[in-house]
Amino acid sequence: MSDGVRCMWMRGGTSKGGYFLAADLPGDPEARDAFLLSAMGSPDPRQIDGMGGADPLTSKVAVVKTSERDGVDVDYLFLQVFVDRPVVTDAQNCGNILAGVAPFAIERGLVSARDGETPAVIFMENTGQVAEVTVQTPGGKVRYDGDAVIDGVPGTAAPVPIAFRDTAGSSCGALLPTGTARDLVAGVEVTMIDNGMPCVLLRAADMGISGDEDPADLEADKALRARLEDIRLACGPLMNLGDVRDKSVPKMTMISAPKAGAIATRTFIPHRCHKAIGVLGAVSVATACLIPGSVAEGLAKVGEGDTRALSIEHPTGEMTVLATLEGGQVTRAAILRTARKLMDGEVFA
Ligand code: NQM
Repeated sequence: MSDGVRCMWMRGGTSKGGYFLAADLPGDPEARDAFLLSAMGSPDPRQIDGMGGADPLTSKVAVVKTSERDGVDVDYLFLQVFVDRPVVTDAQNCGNILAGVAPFAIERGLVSARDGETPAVIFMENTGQVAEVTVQTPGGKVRYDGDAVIDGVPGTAAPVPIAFRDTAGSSCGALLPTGTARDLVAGVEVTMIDNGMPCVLLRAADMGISGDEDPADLEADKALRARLEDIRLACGPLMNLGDVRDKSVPKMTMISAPKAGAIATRTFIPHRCHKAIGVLGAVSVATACLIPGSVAEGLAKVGEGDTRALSIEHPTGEMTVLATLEGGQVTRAAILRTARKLMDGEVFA
């Protein structure tokens, strides 16, 4: 067993993972990834010999350091540790784990807390973009308890509002990487979009489902999963992501008419069905709903005006994306998250 590495375990939104200072981890990416695989207990579907929770949503890592960029407090690198394969990837960002980054940075002394609320500007290394986050800090200490509710997490907690600006083309180079709002891939109409997270939208009906199924039932549908993976592998190069066999992007979101919100979703991320939806995934789906000619046209209920509150329905509730439009384009998106410190100590590999 190697020496322990200082680490905080936190819930960030509807995800959970290890938060590390960059200086505490091996500097060499290969050694770092080997350490993280062992610490999480991967590869193993049960992650029995590690900290991971046998689900991609609980096998996540944030690496945080003081930023040298103007107007930015900290840099955040997100790493997805695959559960059943020996893969650690920085090919995607994570807006849920992001919710714990500012509280962690304050706890570790990287950001000075104010009395009341502390704003933090976070550079997201995976995509080269910034997020503005506000943390409750009465008396200069991070407060985790509060009245905010997010679907997919029991109980209430302190609100952690997050705003994203100019996230279009974060990983694909353009909001619509193929230049069009709708393409035919492997015989299915799709919208390939990246407003912070590369996503492929498909109509649930085109995939032979109603779109309100339980995630476990969808995961049990081998034919559906195989078809989704064929489409995903074909979309990867079209989205400028190359061969995506070993990448956790693009996300595959099947959409259907909403019950009460803007659109209903079931998202594969990409091999397990999300119990909710990712944050930047929701921002990308909301943006697609606002684009004429996307596969969401005729299904989505988007309202009117320069600021839209789009409720993205998912298996455990909904996530509201507050989108600001300028000249018909989404230039800002805000969402509400919460976070909680679970453990502070050392993790062993
Ligand atoms: O899209 C899951 C999550 C995510 C990512 C995933 C996320 C985001 O729920 O910003 O938050 O899509 O792998 O944590």
